[in-house]
Amino acid sequence: MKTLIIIDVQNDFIPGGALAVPGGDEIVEVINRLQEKFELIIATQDWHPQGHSSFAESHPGKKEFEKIQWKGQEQVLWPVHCVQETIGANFHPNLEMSRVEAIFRKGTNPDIDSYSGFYDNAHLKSTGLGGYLKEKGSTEIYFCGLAAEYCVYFSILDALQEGFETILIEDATRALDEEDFENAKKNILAKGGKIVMSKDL
Ligand code: VGL
Ligand code: ZN
Repeated sequence: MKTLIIIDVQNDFIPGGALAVPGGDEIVEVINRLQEKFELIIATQDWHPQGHSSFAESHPGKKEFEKIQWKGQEQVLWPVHCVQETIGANFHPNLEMSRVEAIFRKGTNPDIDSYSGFYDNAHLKSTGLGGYLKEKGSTEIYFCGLAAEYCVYFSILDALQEGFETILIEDATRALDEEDFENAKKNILAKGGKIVMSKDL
């Protein structure tokens, strides 16, 4: 069954938001239009408690976008973003949500970041998304949303590892950094994922 997963299309990742992805607003209409091609639509939502360990302000003396070692993992320190119950954590107001059957929240554990919609960054805890998709009979899973080389990419890697046929819709995502996204795309293809454009769906 063809399934669409919309990753983190939230105000804070849109230009004007706290962790804006360039061109992030341009994908909203693309995602709205392509929904009719899918039988099952799921969304993820970055949903951090205040003072989350991925925020630079939680590490005095450290700067935004600096990388640190944290609990045995490399962690990029982000501006405060997607704090639970704030407007920045809301889905973009123009994003069509009427057919979204379930929302998987992630990043709720204060001590660990969670880019993927499936697992936290240390792969310690599942969100249940993989089991949900299997129960629903999902086979081909298409990914779109923000940011391309973070939450979209890491969700794709986990989907591939879970054995799903995994496809990135390239014009329905935007990256923070183009070079990092190029590397991410190479790795997706190397691991057996596919990359398509929305017009080819
Ligand atoms: C994301 C950085 C921090 C994302 C979430 O949705 O790509 N990136 N939290
Ligand atoms: Zn986050």
